[in-house]
Amino acid sequence: MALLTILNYPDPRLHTVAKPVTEFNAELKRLVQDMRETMYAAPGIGLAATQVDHHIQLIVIDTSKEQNDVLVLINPKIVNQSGVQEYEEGCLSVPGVYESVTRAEHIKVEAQDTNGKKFTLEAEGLLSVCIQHEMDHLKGKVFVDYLSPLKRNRIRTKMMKHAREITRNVY
Ligand code: QAP
Ligand code: CO
Repeated sequence: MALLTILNYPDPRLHTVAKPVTEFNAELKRLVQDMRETMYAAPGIGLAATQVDHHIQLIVIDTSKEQNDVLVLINPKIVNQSGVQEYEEGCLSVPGVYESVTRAEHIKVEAQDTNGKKFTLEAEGLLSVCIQHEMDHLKGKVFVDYLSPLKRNRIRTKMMKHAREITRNVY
């Protein structure tokens, strides 16, 4: 297993639209394991393949306290949603930034597991927020895209300054 590099906002690759997964092979299962390990090491509660520069419709989530209950969603689709909730969100690709985002309260999701088997899931509260946040990544959308242009630009400037300071990324 291996830790993967997480892309940091405003990396343009975070705006790539992910393609559906068509082959449920060993390579996919290895990516799932590596993403799981990367999420736990961060530590985080959700990670989309987009964030580790793999542009396929795959997300891993674990909102359990013990961090031992990973949920893998492949080719997820929201088939029903209701209500609204506001939640202070963060993102492993935007470290140190937390902002309120309004999303659906209750969702019903259809997805596939690592063997390609279809299943449905109903979620509310934090899990619902997390699924919607990670599904946005697959569409090339980052949570800061919901903020005002002023706030987003401040975050962009802060992230680029931070990246320069640690001389990792050059934009
Ligand atoms: C998405 O986010 C999420 O800034 C998952 O310095 C977040 O795992 C969905 C993290 C909140 C719903 C609610 C963020 C770790 C982790 C940071 C994460 C940081 C270190 C974020
Ligand atoms: Co995120």
